Amino acid sequence: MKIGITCYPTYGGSGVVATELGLELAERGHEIHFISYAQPIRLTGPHPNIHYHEVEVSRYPLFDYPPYDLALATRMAEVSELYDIDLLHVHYAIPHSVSALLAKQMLAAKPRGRRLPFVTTLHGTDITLVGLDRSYLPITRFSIEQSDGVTAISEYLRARTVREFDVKNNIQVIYNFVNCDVYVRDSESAQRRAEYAPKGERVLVHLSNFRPVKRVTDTIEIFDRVRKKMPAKLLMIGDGPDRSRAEWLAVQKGIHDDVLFLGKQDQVYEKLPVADIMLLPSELESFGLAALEAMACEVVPIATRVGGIPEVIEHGKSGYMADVGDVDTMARYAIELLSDEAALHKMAKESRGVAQSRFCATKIIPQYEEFYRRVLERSS
Ligand code: GMT
Repeated sequence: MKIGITCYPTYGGSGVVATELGLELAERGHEIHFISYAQPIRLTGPHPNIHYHEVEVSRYPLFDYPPYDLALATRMAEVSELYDIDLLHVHYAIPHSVSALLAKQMLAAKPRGRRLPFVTTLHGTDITLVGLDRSYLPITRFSIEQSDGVTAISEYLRARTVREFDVKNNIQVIYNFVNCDVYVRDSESAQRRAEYAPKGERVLVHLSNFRPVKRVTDTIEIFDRVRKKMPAKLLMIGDGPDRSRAEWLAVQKGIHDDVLFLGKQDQVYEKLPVADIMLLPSELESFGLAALEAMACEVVPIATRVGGIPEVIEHGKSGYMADVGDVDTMARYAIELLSDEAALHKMAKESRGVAQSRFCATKIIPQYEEFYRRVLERSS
């Protein structure tokens, strides 16, 4: 198949999923065309089946708000015609599904009208935050309803979309995935670990875009409690608006030397397996891709019991969950686990097993392929 993929190309779970999906599909022989305003961050190196088309947004003095969604729609239509694209797959409803709908209509209106079905994948904040803003809700609902296929990355998100948007589409849950051959703990992980924890300290990790929904200061609070009980290091991967608040909190608590802010990282699969535990104390996660990537690397997740997290983590078996803001309980789980090598090892293996058996790319990618086939059949 020839598939056009659009996503937010910078850091963020939806862009990561879209890029990894494109890479996996290309490996399976599909021709993939990324259409976005910048090259997706995890799209490194050339690949014979992958093409990237940049969307240029002209700036005029009149345009206080340059119309990216229109430039995107135009580029989607151009690329689809030029490369004979079978379908568009957009990640994150706003504004990508609106642009895809416009592109579809542009091609249908041509003299020899051409079909261009599009699939929308809902990731989370496009529904739970942005989509519920009154200024976006009607158009988001409209573009979801106009999509030829809609998927959601968890049952939680599917149910919430149906409940709050009252859309009539049949939304299919296709879980996020991880490439278990790439996200794996291997012999190099131990060497890298020594770089961050040279005295054999315990290692905890947090990975996010440091937005308020991630509650990064809770991560520092939890680590502070752990640090009082044992030598430990915390790797903070990512960047975003709440980074300096977290840095200041670490300074105030006197643990700044043990909290390593690594910034945005392209190859998180090299960093994650260094750790024993991942902390994900978010206000909300529709799935929690970071937790899954950690689990594949035998890093036990301690997260909040929110959104789609209970679909990924089995409490007490492949990780722990606690209420939002309950840093004492999350710290207690971490301290108990880090004090019991056998329990930590067992849970780490269990985590990896869950990633392999339920969320491995080899299991999930065929679900997308099958979904595309059904959409194409319906639209032919
Ligand atoms: O919250 C983020 O990290 C960004 C956001 C996005 O769309 O880029 O993430 C959402 O999509 C991820 C990938 O599907 C999910 O793993 C995250 O749980 C989800 N975030 C929220 O629901 C807050």
